[in-house]
Amino acid sequence: MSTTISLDVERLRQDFPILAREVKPGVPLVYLDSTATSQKPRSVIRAMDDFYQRSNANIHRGIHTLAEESTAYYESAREKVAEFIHSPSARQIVFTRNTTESINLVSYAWGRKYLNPGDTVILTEMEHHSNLVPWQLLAAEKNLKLEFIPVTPDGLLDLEVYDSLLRLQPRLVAFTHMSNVLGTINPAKEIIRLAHDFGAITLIDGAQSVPHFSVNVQDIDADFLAFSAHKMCGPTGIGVLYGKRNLLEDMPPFMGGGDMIKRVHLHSFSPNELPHKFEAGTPAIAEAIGLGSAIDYLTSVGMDQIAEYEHQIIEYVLERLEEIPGVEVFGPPSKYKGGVASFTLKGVHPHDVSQILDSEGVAIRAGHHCAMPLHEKFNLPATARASFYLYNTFSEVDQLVNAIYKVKTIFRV
Ligand code: 7TS
Repeated sequence: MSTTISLDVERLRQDFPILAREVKPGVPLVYLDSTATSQKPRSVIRAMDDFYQRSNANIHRGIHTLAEESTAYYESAREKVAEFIHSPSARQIVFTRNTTESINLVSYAWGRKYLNPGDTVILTEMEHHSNLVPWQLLAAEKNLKLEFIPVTPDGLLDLEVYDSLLRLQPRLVAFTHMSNVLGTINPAKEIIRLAHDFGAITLIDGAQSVPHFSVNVQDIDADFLAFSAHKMCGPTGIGVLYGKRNLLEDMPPFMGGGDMIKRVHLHSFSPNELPHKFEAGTPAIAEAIGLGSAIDYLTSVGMDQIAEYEHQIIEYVLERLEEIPGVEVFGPPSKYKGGVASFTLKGVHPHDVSQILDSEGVAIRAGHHCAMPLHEKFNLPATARASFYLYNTFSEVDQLVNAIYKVKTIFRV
């Protein structure tokens, strides 16, 4: 076991009330499904609770104390997001419902304006359906060509093929920063630099990167970045789209309604300033405040410390899983990987693995993890996936391994 643990995980765990629960009497929860959604610290739950108990009012409207407080809290959450990802301004932070909506916003508002029949969009074979289906819908409507950066057998993007695809003069390169199945961390800065060399715009699906390591949109020169609060210790119901200012300025609104307008006449309207142009209707106010609080929490722990700890834990996970006869882990070596381990156990369906693990309190996910094409590529109907975050311990890895041995005993494999 590694000896250089940089986080006081036992202390951090006290911040997450749910981690103290038992799945059934005498069986404590071992939560290894943070890639689907993370758990929430007490400070986030309290921030949302306080808002409803003290300040609840709609924003950007009433001139009364509560409305002003709510607006200030909501906008201060936007400032925190901007700072967290090093956005040059909070105006470039659009609140959405989640990563999926952020990507759809770009495909509707930017894609419908700027992509034309015959244009090429480059994606990768490791995309979550939310960075695949919006482009398929647009491709069908606009007669676009979708090309895919292949995944190598060891779970990395084939950048040589990417280089040759760029010669097709794509208009957009949209890719995941970190795979939710393989755990692969893709070299975003290099992918973006090459795309820009060929005049393409880039969209990063940051659903799995922003929660786990420091992402600096200016350093990597991102054009669009999408992510969800619920995977980074924040609540469900709120996500973020970051965009370069000129791109957001030139995009038409995504949805029409209150708040996204400056003036409305019976036959016309003028859109509001950024970012309100893209936030029609009453937004998820308490959830934005929860996201701001989650950012405070992650920042207080330290994103570099979180990334380093997860790296140590995934090294240990791979070492332990690989010693179990019949277990095959997919994805690259730990050097290229975040805290995700998808695996199969020979002779047992992943759903059965997951069910027996659950009876031991170990929560993992089984299925295609919304990445069916990637599973098809590896000829797998499904995998079992254990994923790790700042609150997971090395001893939980041991509990995972012991539970897999129990599956082996039950299935005699
Ligand atoms: N992109 C990636 C890389 C993801 O992992 C997910 C969610 C999404 C986009 C969509 O995020 P949402 O918040 O809009 O739903 N991934 C998973 C998962 O792996 N298991 O459940 C959700």
